[in-house]
Amino acid sequence: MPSPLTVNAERLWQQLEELAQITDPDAPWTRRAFTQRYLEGRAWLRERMHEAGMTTRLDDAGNLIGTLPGSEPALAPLATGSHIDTVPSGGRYDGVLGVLAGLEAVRSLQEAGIRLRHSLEVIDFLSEEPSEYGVSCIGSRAMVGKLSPAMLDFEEPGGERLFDAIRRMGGVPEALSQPLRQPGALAAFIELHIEQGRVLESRQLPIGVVSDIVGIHRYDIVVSGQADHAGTTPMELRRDALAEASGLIKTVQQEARRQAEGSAYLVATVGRLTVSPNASNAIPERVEMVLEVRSNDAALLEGFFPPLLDAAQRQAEDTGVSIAATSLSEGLPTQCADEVQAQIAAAADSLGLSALTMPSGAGHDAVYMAMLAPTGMLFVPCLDGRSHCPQESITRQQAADGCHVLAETLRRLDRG
Ligand code: HGY
Ligand code: MN
Ligand code: MN
Repeated sequence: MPSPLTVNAERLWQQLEELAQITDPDAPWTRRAFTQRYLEGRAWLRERMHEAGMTTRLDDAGNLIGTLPGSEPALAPLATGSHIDTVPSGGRYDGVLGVLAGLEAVRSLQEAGIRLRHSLEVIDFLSEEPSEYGVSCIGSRAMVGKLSPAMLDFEEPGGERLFDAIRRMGGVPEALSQPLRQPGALAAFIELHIEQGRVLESRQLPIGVVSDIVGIHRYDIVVSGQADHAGTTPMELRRDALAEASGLIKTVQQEARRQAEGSAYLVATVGRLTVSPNASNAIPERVEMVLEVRSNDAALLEGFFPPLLDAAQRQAEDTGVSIAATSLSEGLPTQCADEVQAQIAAAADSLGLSALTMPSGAGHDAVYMAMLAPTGMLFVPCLDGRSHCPQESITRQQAADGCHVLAETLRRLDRG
């Protein structure tokens, strides 16, 4: 077996720093999909791909795909990648590390004079984070034909449809009624990502080999009551939408805690909520909120919310408040391919890096790529396991370790 590929850790770190500067200045680190800032980040990334000797294209879903040709063009390409969009005031490494480490692997292969048999794609998927349109993993979902017409009709608060936003990003939304790629179109897909949890750091391990990725169900919930004067309306006559909404949120939390004590992994969160009229002296008339439930057990995932909604609707009716819920998205739990897991573990071992096989509580584009090709993920630790916040942090060494294992795994997958 040839000696492991070396990567330029300093260059990778510089690029992480450079891309991080492309952020909304008043809310670092923010590069929301579909915004001008995001387009700036993409233009920067496209330049870096060209510098690395790659050709680039936007597919009809708005995914940016860099390609390094292989010596046997008849082979289906290998692919790696992740996303450069962020949550609001999110992290500098969530998604970005996977894209830039893929780019560094390409550069290192070129500089080592190594020509892979397979072409190698580095993909920046459009809008992995839950977007203002209410759905996440937009580019990877669309690539495999899982972005439904209903989702394409979702609107952001300003009224733009997702359909039109994808066009604005350079995609061709009309083409998304079909999968852009069929199973077998890629030889394998592998994504490097920060763990976004505390397991690796607490065990002082440098590499995680992901065994499976949680499924995520997201619901849009509207609670409707009646606006009234907060001073003159007696308690028993109120139709208080926020009071009923908060009761449902508390019940969700308590039930998730109860179920999480079981053997399967389950979490549930209401992280996004708007109230109107949102005045301190007016009884809340309307609450809109998004609930997400995650589990590695499909039956638990399916069965979690409906009974809670039922009970909350009955209780709310007693006070003249109605609760309606619509499904925004339903992602299934996903197994990572054994053969890709094995190659990641072998690559880490060849580099003298100990690795832990572990599940992912975060969702990733890899969930959709697993519908196309044997798919795997590898994690590196992040400080205190924190993510989706400005405190998200990794060390140069962690970035280098992840990139090294990614590059070595790609070489091993290439040899087959
Ligand atoms: O929400 C997630 O799991 C991912 O970080 N977007
Ligand atoms: Mn994220
Ligand atoms: Mn991510």
